[in-house]
Amino acid sequence: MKMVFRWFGENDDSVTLNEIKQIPGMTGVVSALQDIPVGEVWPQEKIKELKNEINQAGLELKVIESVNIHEDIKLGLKSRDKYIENYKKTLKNLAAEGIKVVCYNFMPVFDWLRSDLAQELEDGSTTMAYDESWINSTDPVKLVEEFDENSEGFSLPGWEPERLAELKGIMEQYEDISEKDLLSNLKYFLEAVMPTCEENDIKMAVHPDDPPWPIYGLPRVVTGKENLRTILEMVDNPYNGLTLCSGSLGSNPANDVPALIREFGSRVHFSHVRNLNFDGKGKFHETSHLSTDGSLDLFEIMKAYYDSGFDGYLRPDHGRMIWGEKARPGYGLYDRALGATYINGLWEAITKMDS
Ligand code: DNO
Repeated sequence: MKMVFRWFGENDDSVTLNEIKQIPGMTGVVSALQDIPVGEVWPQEKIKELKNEINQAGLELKVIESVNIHEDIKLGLKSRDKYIENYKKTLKNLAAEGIKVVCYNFMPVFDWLRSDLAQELEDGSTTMAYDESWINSTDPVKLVEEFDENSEGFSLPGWEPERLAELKGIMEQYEDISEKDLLSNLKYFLEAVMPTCEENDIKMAVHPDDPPWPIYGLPRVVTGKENLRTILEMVDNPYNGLTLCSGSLGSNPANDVPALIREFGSRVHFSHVRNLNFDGKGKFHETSHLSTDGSLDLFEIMKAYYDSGFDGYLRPDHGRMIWGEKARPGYGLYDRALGATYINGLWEAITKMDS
């Protein structure tokens, strides 16, 4: 396991590379060129600059989160081929700078979704929460506006305010797209990029839908065991793999996260580890990583990774806001650093118990 930390770049993150470097056991960061519009080619020179900046801080850049997929690819429009060609060029440029894994998602229109970015917990910390009934009774445009207002001045990936104008139109385009269509559009995309991945030794790692069920009538297909199996089997190539996110998949209690890790282990190229508490049907809030704070058992999750021989990249995922920190929701320094240390502790104990 190689422990990494998400970093949004010096202009868009309150956390610095030096701070990240001081977290025990941290080997690198996962990052992205935030300014390149979806669908355009990432220039190698810019990737190199980002990598050099990270390397100068004594950290590696081996994983990109995310190279987003243009909506035309998800919709299966004719224009998708142009965007797929661009994606392939980006993959080549990334591989030339030593990138090994690309995280992406295939969620129509929205990326991850929460109903509250700062729900107060008993100890005075704040966390992100989800309540399906609130989501269903809230207009998506209003929701994006609220997200923008409450995000401490950071633009949340997938929630850029400039998308607001197009939101309704894009949602309408999905009216005729079934889950089957979406899966087949994913297959088309993956089949097209696999040769580039093989030639350049760079792996694709699809991130689960968050939450892992359809929202606003939009189809979602990276949701649980059956779909994950279908996605891996329909393009049965080791370069087609997963970002296994415990918090996304785990927000549906039907998903047994350790069992998923055990089943798909060799195809998990990147791992997101976080915890959450089930508050009822379609309702949950994120917690500290500690098993006793949430509904997921982090020991069982790390044990499943260990037993599967996992040697990929893993990062602590969303943290609460603690100790008065003001940061991008979910992505402050303190609680994620605690999470990394806890995960490292579990890993050391599991490893030593086995020797
Ligand atoms: C949320 C993140 C997601 C993830 C993308 C992957 O905090 O886990 O935004 O990066 O879905 O493309």
